[in-house]
Amino acid sequence: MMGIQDRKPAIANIIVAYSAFLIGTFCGLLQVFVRSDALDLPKWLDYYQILTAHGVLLALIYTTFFIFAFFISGMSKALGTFGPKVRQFLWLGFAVTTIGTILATVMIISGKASVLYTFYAPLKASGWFYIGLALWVVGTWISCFALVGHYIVWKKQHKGQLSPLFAFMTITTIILWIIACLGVVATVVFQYIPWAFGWVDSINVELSRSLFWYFGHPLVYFWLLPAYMAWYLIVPKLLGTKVFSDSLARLAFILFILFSFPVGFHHQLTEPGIESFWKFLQVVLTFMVIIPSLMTAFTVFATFEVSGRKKGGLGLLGWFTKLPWKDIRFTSIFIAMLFFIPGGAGGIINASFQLNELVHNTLWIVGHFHITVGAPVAMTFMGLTFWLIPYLTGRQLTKSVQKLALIQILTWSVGMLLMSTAQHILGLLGAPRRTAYAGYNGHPTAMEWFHGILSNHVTMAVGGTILFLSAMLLIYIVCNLLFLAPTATQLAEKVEFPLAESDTSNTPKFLENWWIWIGIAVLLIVMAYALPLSDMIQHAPPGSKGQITW
Ligand code: HAS
Repeated sequence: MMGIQDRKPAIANIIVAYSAFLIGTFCGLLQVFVRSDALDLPKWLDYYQILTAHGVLLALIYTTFFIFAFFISGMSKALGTFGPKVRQFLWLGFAVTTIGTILATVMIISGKASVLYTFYAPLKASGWFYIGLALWVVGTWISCFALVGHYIVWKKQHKGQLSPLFAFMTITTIILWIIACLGVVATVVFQYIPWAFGWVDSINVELSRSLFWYFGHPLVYFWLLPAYMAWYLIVPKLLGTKVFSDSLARLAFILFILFSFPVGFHHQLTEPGIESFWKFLQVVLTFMVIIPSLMTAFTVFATFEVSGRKKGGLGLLGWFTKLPWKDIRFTSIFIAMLFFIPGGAGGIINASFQLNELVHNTLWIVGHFHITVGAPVAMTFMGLTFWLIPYLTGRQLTKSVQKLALIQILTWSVGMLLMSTAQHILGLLGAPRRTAYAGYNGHPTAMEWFHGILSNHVTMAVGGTILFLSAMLLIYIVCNLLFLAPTATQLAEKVEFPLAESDTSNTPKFLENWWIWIGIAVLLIVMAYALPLSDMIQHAPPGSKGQITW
C-alpha cells in the first residue's frame, strides 16, 4: 500500500483535475446549445470565452493533473516510496502548476483571454494569461524532474537492471513532454509575453503558430501515452495475464519520442507561410508516428486473445466472450479503445495533404479530437479513476458505485457517438469550427446543416447534453470515492493498483539508453524545423499588432 505521504500529492492532483473537468464540461453544454441556436448567451458572457475555458480546462488542465496523479501513484508503486526531496518537489510542482492554472482561468473568466486553447496570434490576451500558461508548464517540469529523480535513485540501487515497465513508460512520456514544451515556452516567453505587455508592438504570427504546433502534436501523445500505459500494463492485469511483449511495448514508446516532434506542420497544411516541401516532409513523418499506435492495436488484440484462450475460449472468436465484461475497470477501457479506431483513422485522413484541404477548420476536426482526447484518453482516465481514487483514499469501490460507473461509461459512449458523428458529418458538409452561430442568416448551405438526423446541430446538442449529464454523474462518483465511500477495513475490500508482470528476459538493454533516443529525436527535429523556422525569422513579414475581437 502506498504511504499516505505519497498518496496526498496524487489526491491533490485528482481534485484539481476534476474541478477543471466540472467547469469545462459545463462550458461544453453551453456551446452545443449556442451552436444549435437553442441558447443566446447573456451579454456579459462571450461564446469564445466559454470555448476557451472548455478547451483549456479539459484539454490542458484536466488531462495534465490527472496524468500526474497517475504517474505519482504508479511510480511510488513501481519504484517504492518517494524520498523527502522528491516529495517536496512534487508538491512544489503541483503548487506552481496550480497557480498558473488559476491565473490563466481567472483571465479567461474575466474576459481578458478569449483566445481559445491554441491562443493563436494576432488574437491578444492579457499578458497575465500567458504568464499563467508559462507557470503551468514550469510547474509540470518541476513535477517531471521530481519523478526523474525518483527513477535515478532506483537505477542507482539496481545497477544494470531494466526499470519496471511503468517507470520506463513514465520517463518516456516525461522526455516527450519536456522536449515538446520547449516550443511553446519559446513562443510564450519570447514572443507573446513581451507583445502582450506592450514591450514590443508586433508579433511574428507564422513563427508563433509553428512553435505552438511543434508543441501541439506531441501534446496529444502526452495525453495518449498514459492511456496506452493503462492498455499495456493495467488491462492485462485485469485480464489475469501478463504484458504481451515487454520489448515491443518499450519500442512503441520510444518511437513516440522519435516521431512525435517533426510533424507539427500537419496542423498548418493550409498556411501560406510554409513551403510545400516542409509540409510534405512532415506529413511523411506523420505517417511514421502512426506506427507505434498500430503496434499498440496489435498488442491489445493479442492480449485479449491470449487471456480469453487461457480461460477456455475456443474457435476463432471464443476468447472474446471470456473477457471480463462485468468489470467496469476493463469495460470502460475497452470502449475507449473502440473509439480510437475511428479516431485514429480520422487522424490519418487529417494528415493526408489533399484531404486536409477539405476538413481543416471544419467541425470534422472537432469530431476527430472528441473521439481521440474525449474518448480513448478521457474514458481510459475515467476507467482508472474508478479504482485509483479508492486505492489512494483507502475507501471501497462498492457494488452500487460500480453500477453507477457502468451507467456513466455507457452514457458517455452514447453521447460521444452522437455528438462526434454529427460533427464529422457536419464538417464534411462544410460547417466551420469555432463559430458562435451556425445559421449564417438562413443561407441555404447553412440550413442544410440543420437537416438530416445524424448530420445536424440538434443531434450534436443532444449528444452534448447526454455527455454533460454523464459528466455530472462522474463528478458524483468522484466525490463519493473521495469523501463518502466506506473505508476498506478488510483485506478483500482494499483496492489494489493493478500492474501486470512484464517479462524483461528478452528485452535489449539499449532500449533504456535514453541519450540515443533523445539524440535521434533532436536530429529529426533539426531536419524538419531548422530551415523553415530560420526562414520564418530571417524573412519575417511585418509583424502583427494585437487584435482583441471580443
Ligand atoms: Fe489528431 C488535429 C492527425 C491522433 C488530438 N488531433 C487534432 C486536434 C486534436 C487532436 C486536439 O494531420 C485539433 C487541434 C486543433 O485544435 O486544431 N491525429 C492525427 C494523427 C494521429 C492523431 C495522424 N489526435 C490524435 C490523438 C489525439 C489527437 C491520439 C488526442 C489524444 N490530428 C491530426 C491532424 C490534425 C489533427 C493532421 C490537424 C487537422 C487540421 O487541419 O487542423 C495518429 O496518432 C493516429 C494513429 C492511430 C491509429 C489508430 C490505432 C488504433 C488503436 C486502437 C485499437 C483498438 C483495439 C481494441 C485493438 C491509426 C491503437 C480492441 C478492439 C476490438 C474490436 C477487439
